[in-house]
Amino acid sequence: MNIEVQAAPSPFVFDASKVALVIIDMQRDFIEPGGFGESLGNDVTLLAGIVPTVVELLALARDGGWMVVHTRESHAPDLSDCPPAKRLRGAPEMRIGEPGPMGRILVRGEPGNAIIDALTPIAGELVIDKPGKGAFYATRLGEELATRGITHLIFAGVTTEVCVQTSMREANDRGYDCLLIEDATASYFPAFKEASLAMIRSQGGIVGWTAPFAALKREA
Ligand code: C5J
Repeated sequence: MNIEVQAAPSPFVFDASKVALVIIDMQRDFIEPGGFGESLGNDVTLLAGIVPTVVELLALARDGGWMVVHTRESHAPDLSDCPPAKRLRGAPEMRIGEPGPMGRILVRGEPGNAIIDALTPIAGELVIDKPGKGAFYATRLGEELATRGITHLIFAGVTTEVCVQTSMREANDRGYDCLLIEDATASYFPAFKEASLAMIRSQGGIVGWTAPFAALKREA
C-alpha cells in the first residue's frame, strides 16, 4: 500500500512493505542528564525534548509492521574499531574509551552506551553498532536492508547534523529515498539542526525529504 506524506520539497511516497524506520543513536550518554553529552557542557534537554515524538513514531512503525532499525555509536572495548583520528579528538579526559560519568565513553556494553529505556528495542528489531557517524560505514546495515527489499528510509534521532545527517547522506548515495522527521530529531545546537534540515531538502531534495511527525501520522 502506498502512503503519501506531505513533505518538503515535495510529497514523499512509499510502500509500507518496503520502508524502514531508522532511529539514530538515542543513547543514554547523549540524552540523559549526567551523561557524556552533558559533561561536555551541552544542554541535553534539547535532545530529551524529542523523546515523546520518537516514542510515538516507533509505535506507529511497530503498528504498521515496518522494519525498525536502532543504531548506537559505539566501539569495541579494545578500541580496535576506533581510528586514532577519531580517538584523539578533544580534551584527553573526554576521549573515547576514557571513564565517563556513565561508564567508558562510547564503549559497547557500558551503561551510557545503551539506548534510553523509552525506546528499548524489542525482538525482531535490528540493532546496529556503528563505529562511525554514518550507519552504513563498517556495519551490516546495507545487507540487512537489501535482504528485506527496503527502498525507503524514515529517519529520526540524534544529533541532526552529525550522525543523522551522515547516515542519511550515506543512504541517499546508496539509492534510498529518505525522509527525516523534523520534530523527531535534535541537536545540541538548534541552528545546526535548522541548517541541516534546510540543506537536506534544498535543490529539489538533494539529500532527501523532511516533514513533521503529524504529516506522517495523518497518512500512515
Ligand atoms: C551523534 C555525535 N550520534 N554527535 N554523535 O550524532 O558525536
